[in-house]
Amino acid sequence: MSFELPKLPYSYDALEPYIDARTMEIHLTKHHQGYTNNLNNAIAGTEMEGKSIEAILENLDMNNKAVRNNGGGYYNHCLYWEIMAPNAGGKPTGALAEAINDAFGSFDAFADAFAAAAKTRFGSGWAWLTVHKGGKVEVCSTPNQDNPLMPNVGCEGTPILGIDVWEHAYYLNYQNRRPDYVNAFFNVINWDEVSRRYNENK
Ligand code: MN3
Repeated sequence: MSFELPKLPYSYDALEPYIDARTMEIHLTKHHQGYTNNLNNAIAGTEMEGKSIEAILENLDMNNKAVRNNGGGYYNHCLYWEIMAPNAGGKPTGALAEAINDAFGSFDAFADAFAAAAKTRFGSGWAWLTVHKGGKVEVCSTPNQDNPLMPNVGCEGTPILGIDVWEHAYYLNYQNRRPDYVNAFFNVINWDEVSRRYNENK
């Protein structure tokens, strides 16, 4: 029993012009495949083998760099593919919209906070929207392939939205213009899926 690379729920070119097909293909078949293979190798023959990725990350020894980097990379990209969609963007509705208003005052204030977290993450990493038990939402960011499920990363709750700000996520189309990629990302956020994750984990 080992982790498998997921299938994209849309075609490589489905998110154009915001994210180009070549970036999507390389990102999935090279980067995410690499994390998947390295994770499987790192847990083979250990007590982590056969556990869910969430259980592995929540109980992680942060000194275990192989599982930290590759388990994080595996989980983070699985989430990233699912919270994007073609013909998406806009704003959330329902309970998630209310939680965002409660935490930030408005959707625009949330968008500013999320974009700022993504744009100011130094080097490689991720920005997140997480939900705490009870329904409160939070924006935060983590370096490298860390994520809020891991212990003591300064970012709590269950991730329900995440943006990859490693250069491999945007460099072919945007070169060094990370802010342009972050702004474009809002056009492909699948709020139905983010809401589903909110309701499941609140
Ligand atoms: Mn990536």
